[in-house]
Amino acid sequence: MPNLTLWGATTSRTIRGHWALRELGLDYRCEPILSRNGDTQTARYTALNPRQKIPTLVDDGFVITESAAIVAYLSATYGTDANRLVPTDPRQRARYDEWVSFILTELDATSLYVVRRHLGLPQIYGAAPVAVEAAFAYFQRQIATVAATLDDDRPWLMGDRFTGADILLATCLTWAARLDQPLAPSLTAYMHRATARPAYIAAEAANQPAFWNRTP
Ligand SMILES: N[C@@H](CCC(=O)N[C@@H](CS)C(=O)NCC(=O)O)C(=O)O
Repeated sequence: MPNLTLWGATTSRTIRGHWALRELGLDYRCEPILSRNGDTQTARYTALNPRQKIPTLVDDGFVITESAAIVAYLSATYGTDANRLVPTDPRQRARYDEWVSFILTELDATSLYVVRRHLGLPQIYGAAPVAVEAAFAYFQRQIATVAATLDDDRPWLMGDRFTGADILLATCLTWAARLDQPLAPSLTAYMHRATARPAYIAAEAANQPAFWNRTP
């Protein structure tokens, strides 16, 4: 019986861990801490993650941070032929890594997180309208290549099988949709397909602190 605790709730990065855990059918506990309210700065949490960021996963004393690494670790450790989230074939794995690098660097860090910092959190990172406009334009250029990939009617980014790359991409798309970014029909259909998965619906509920703080 795994001894899993996921730290973090409410954000587009934290839901990735919840989603992977639920796709893999794993039981886990959660410490539903939040960002920027002091929760990540406590001595207890800093000992786990000195970068003071969420999410962090603890598996029986093994600590792993970074949302994409958490998804990959869970799949490698607990995935089965039926529900594995990361391919094992070397070329499929290379394709998976290619997508993950693209999503994390070009869509998340370089586009959406720039907007988050300079539009959503100006009191911390400074208002920067030019950077925000450029980040939105860059997101549109990059996401157009994903739309073209999905235009061949594949259900998931890598084809017929749902993978961790879908967790990462879909959480970027829901983030972009909340920012009112226009999305091509193939992207919208894909996002709806992903967010209709029972594991996503369960993860969205689990990504809220109230889910864990409720009395039985
Ligand atoms: N690359 C990291 C990003 C983690 C991250 O930036 N988390 C934000 C919340 S979405 C956070 O912890 N912010 C707290 C802070 O900056 O103080 C991942 O994907 O896990």
